Amino acid sequence: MKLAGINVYNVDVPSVFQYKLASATVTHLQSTVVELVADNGLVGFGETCPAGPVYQPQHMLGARAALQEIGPSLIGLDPRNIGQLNRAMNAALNGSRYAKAAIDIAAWDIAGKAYNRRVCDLLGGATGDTIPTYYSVTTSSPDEMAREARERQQEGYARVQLKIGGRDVEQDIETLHKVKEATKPGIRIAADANRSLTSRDTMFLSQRCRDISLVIEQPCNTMEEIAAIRHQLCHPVYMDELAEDVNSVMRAVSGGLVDGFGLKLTRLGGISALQIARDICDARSLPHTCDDTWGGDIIAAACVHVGATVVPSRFEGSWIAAPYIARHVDKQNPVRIEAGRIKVPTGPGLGVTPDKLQLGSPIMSF
Ligand code: 0XW
Ligand code: MG
Repeated sequence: MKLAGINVYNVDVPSVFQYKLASATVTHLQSTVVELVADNGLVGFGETCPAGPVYQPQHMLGARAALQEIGPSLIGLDPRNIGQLNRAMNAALNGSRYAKAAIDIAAWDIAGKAYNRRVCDLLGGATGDTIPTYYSVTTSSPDEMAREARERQQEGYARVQLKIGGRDVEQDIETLHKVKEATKPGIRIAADANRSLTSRDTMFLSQRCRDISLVIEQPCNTMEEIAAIRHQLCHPVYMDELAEDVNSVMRAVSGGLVDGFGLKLTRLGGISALQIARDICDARSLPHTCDDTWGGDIIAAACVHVGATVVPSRFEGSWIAAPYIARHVDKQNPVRIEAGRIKVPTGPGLGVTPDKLQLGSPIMSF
């Protein structure tokens, strides 16, 4: 089988409400969908959709420029040979893992279809038919965030992530206490500062919330800041934005810098890279998520397939953007949440089929 063509599509992703985190507000995004077309007619889909240009260094236009650079060198390769495809992408362009991720995801999709297996089966096998997700509560008043956390727990979510930071730390401390009062014991809480806290405020927050079971996600901007305060904190620390690639995951794990990760599919480089990060975490019994910063059904399906292969006791869930966005590219079979869990797609490959009408005409083709 040979890769005969690549199409790249723009997909508008409108939000149903403003998703506010410390460093950015997400409203309307444009996702980039990649279609790999094989010479036997099989197609595979991938996607990359950074949460705006500020959340992390990756951004939509950067992804498209990188795909322009990479695309032509892949024609003629066997799309089932994902290792070879990744080596060819690295030979064509340094970095830009988040753009290469869209090709990598599409290659796993096409390989699954070629072998008539789901992606999760190719990754070692699923632990069950559904996986947990978590709800990310956007920044607002302490009362509002506590109300939302309570409602989501009642809906069936076992974990909530509360966006903190970007405001007076006293408000975040009040929020965490109110969330504890408003929810029943057993809910798992992540307080995610998205890099915005000073080491001083992280210490204040952790010490003043010492009797609340929670993990602090990505409190500060650099590994050095986290390392400097880590042993003065009362809570486990998870890394998200600084887990930029497999090497940074390895560095954080081997340096004993963190207790877990928010692993992001496209930032790491796609399903191939996320699978390696999953195994590194497994070797050190570290909990982690398998999700992305945003995106539609293709990214959601890819996260769910990898998430389905993680040891359940250490899996923190796959966050997907479905509750926050007003559009599905697979209208027949969208990836959606029911009572805090997501059904693992059953079809071969990723198990989602984008509706051609939703994709429109390609913005680039090779
Ligand atoms: C909750 N997320 C997975 C989605 C938003 O883009 C932020 C992100 C995170 O954990 O930082
Ligand atoms: Mg995070």
